[in-house]
Amino acid sequence: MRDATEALIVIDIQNDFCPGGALAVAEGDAIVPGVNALMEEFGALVLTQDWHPAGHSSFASSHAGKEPFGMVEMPYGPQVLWPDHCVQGSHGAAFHAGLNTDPADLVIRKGFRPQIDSYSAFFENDRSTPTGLEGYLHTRGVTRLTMVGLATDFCVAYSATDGARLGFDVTVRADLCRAIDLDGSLGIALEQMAAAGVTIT
Ligand code: VGL
Ligand code: ZN
Repeated sequence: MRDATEALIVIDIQNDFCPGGALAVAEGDAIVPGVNALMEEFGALVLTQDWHPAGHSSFASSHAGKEPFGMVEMPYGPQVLWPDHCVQGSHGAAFHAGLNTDPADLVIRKGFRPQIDSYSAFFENDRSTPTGLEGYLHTRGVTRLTMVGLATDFCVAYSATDGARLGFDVTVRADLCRAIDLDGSLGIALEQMAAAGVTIT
């Protein structure tokens, strides 16, 4: 068991990101046993949960004439439009039934503001509105983060690069992540994480 200066951050292992879900990531559920096992090694454990109100601005269905996986320009920059997913209180928003949620110290929900999406566990997609996780980790004395979960190229990558930018020592366990890989997004995300000083194993 590592000491409590090192946290495991488990990103968005929710039904909608697993096979059969609204925004299914190939093999998204395959990482669950390995993630559960890894929890036992950490003294601090945080889960994140994508948590959108119905009609969220990141949903293609909220934009007339737009299709899922298209783009739209938001006040904070370009935004991918997604199928409706992780609607607050829905089955799709619930954690995968096999994920061990009992040992979690904190569940951080993100994407709950109707007008802004939030991939990162630290900041919404304007890269400046905080979720509060930074303060939580700092006040607990956490300095090192290991990240696992879904999806490698969106929520994991944004969380990892933000974490590194904030001064945390960040490792991404790529074997315990799975990607959406939209138009080469996985390759770009891996480059951006490496450039930010994230260790990818
Ligand atoms: C995610 C797209 C939209 C993720 C969340 O968890 O990677 N991707 N919302
Ligand atoms: Zn989302």
